[in-house]
Amino acid sequence: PTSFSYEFDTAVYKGKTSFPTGVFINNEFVDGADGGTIDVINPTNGSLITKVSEATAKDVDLAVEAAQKTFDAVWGLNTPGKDRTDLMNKLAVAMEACADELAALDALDNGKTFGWAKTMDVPLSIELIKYYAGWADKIHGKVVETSEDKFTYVRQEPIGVVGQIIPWNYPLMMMCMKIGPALATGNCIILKPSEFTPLSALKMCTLVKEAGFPPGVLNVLVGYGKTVGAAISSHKDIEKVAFTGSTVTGRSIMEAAAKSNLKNVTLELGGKSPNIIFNDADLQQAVDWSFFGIFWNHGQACIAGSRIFVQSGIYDKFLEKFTEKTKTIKLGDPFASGTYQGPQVSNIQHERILGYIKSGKEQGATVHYGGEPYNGDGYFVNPTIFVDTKPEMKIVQEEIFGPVCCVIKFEDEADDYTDVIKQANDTSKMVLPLLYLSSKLIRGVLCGLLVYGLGAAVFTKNLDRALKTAHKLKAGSLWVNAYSTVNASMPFGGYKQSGIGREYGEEALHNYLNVKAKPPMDGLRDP
Ligand code: TXE
Repeated sequence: PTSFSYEFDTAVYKGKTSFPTGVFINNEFVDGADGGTIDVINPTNGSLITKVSEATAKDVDLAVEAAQKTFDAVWGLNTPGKDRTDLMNKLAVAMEACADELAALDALDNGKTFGWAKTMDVPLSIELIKYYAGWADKIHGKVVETSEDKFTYVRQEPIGVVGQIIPWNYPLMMMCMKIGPALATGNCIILKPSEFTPLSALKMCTLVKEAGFPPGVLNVLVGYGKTVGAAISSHKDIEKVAFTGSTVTGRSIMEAAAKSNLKNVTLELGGKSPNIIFNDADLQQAVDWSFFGIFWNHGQACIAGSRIFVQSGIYDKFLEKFTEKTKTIKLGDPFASGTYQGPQVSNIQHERILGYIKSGKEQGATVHYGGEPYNGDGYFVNPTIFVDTKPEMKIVQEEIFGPVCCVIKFEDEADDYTDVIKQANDTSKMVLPLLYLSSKLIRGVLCGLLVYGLGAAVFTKNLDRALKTAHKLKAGSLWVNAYSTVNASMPFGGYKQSGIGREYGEEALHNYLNVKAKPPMDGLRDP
């Protein structure tokens, strides 16, 4: 069947929702071309929620064909920006009308709490659609004055059919941050949600249709990375691919793009973000934001502040208060009121995180809090704080993507804070050039030797110190006395191997536009 109903019966959200389970091409839900299905698992207890149709490379071909037809005949430059604005605003209204359902679907297959999904993921997703709706009728080129008797100008044109591959940590928000700028600029989309969390994306398809988008503008194909993801990355008629996920997969997407049609690539990848707390910080403010920075979304955030550097004068007090707050985290059913942390998204992630905790212990770090396996069903991980770490330990170097952090003491009385900045920016650089582009095995090893630069934060009351240190941190997002705040209008992305290009904000529009110049006729010489 191409749809499924699910009863939510909890104190927080009561109701029955139905959602589609098919492959969405040309505004219709159909079975995948090969007839397969993917099990969608509830991470709270490991049970089957539903099966969704599995798309394969054949479906990518069908979707691209449909999208290209729509782009050429109906969408793209055929639809005025004002009409795209109207359609996107209608989509935002439709999302508002079923905000609870969208939040519930994200909570169901991802395991995040319904409360967080409702107050953070869904409002931000709607904000993104509205923000880009506002841009759709403001995409314009410019006239360049080259000489008085020549008319020379630059146009901004949509690229055409674009591919988007998203992960499972913020299923709805990732979708909206990707489709927002692509729709606003007039592109047709082939989107692949994560095979672990497809439910809200499929629900969004019904809203896109309801809002009145022409068939073929948005096509959503749930499938595996190795099949659908790879087919999108290497498709000759997809001229741009945008990806959020692991750095290792980002690398293979870029390779596939290079080997196929040199499609334009933007990547939003992993991180191991430093959060630096100076002696003069407001202690409670630093504790609250650092807590949010690592434990929000169960640590499954690319910007998670997983390395907390605390200056020696405030270290003990910080650790005490931070630990007190961590002890208040209530693990449990994502739909139960009062739950702060649900399960991790999948058994794979669960095992991976436990592996990191084990390695931290084996390499000699001290478990200050947590560290023991969760006693019960589901893919839960106890919040864990490590201290007495060394810079070369795996838990300090690698992205854990779970509720695990290292609280690291630094002395550093020098005015320029060189030592802590060096540690904050540090990752294993030496080995990379030697190993780069070697065998697949070595690519696996590379996973642990990545040079990240996604987020960073500084806590201090001294403005001069805040700005001087913040500017020396090599990261795409930089917070002062806050952590993990994002805004639709602020560009988001990484330095170094945390990514290429920026999403969010005006910057993201340029990912989806081709620039066409009409230079003067005489140019360098007359014919
Ligand atoms: O990621 P993948 P995984 C990090 C985090 C996590 C690790 C592994 O550290 O522990 O990555 O997670 C699709 N061609 N992040 O394995 O593989 C896949 O189907 C094309 C950080 O889940 O990157 C899914 O849709 N696509 C991150 C998407 O890529 C492929 C978010 C992400 O999966 C593909 C998630 C291929 N060959 C994980 N292989 C962030 N930056 O927020 C897989 N995919």
